[in-house]
Amino acid sequence: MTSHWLISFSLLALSIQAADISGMVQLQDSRDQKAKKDKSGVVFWLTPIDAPLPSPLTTAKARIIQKNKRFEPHVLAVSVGTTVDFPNLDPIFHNAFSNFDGKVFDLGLYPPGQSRAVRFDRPGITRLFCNIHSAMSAIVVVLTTPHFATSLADGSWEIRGVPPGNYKLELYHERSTAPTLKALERSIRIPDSGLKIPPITVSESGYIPVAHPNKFGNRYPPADSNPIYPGAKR
Ligand SMILES: [Cu+2]
Repeated sequence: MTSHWLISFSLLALSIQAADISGMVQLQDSRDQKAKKDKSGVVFWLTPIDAPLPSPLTTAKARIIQKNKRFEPHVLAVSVGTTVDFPNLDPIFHNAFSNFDGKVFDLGLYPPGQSRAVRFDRPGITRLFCNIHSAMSAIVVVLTTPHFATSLADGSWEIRGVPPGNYKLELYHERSTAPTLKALERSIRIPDSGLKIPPITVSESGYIPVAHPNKFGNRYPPADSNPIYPGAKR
């Protein structure tokens, strides 16, 4: 009986092959010198060209923490249908919201130790902010494919467990324009042995940072970094 199971399992393992795809990203034309050291947050994803997309994992979970007046991670990639938790790990209140593009939501003001959740049910880019702290921002990249990765600070990225075949490789970077990103798209063939992609250089030319309004569409007050709310510690 045991050998039977072993044989069945081996056959299954042979029929479901999975390859790893890795690469490096470089940033250029950056206005901010920080980009030279920190190449994190560039999202890469693969869409099968001649095979159907696997059905989305609608029960997937992910999270963005609020700590030290920052959202972490700053860029989160998820499959469509993923629920993202937003725990407040700071000793102060926060109010995550999004009304700029993508998923529109307002989690309201909530105290230290509490969490709220948002289900990202449509593909696209969602920028989110905190209604109290203008410097807090994050981006959720919602994808129809389960094959994606986000670059680390050194620029490395890796998508694991992809069935070999033909794919379209696309990417997103917060500080690049849509035409720049479109020009970097490519078709790739992933062999059984996996693939190491030559370094990809992403230009930040044409990126102009703009101040975002608060959730009421107004400018943040000058003292936004130190707001006083009833019951909220500074
Ligand atoms: Cu905040």
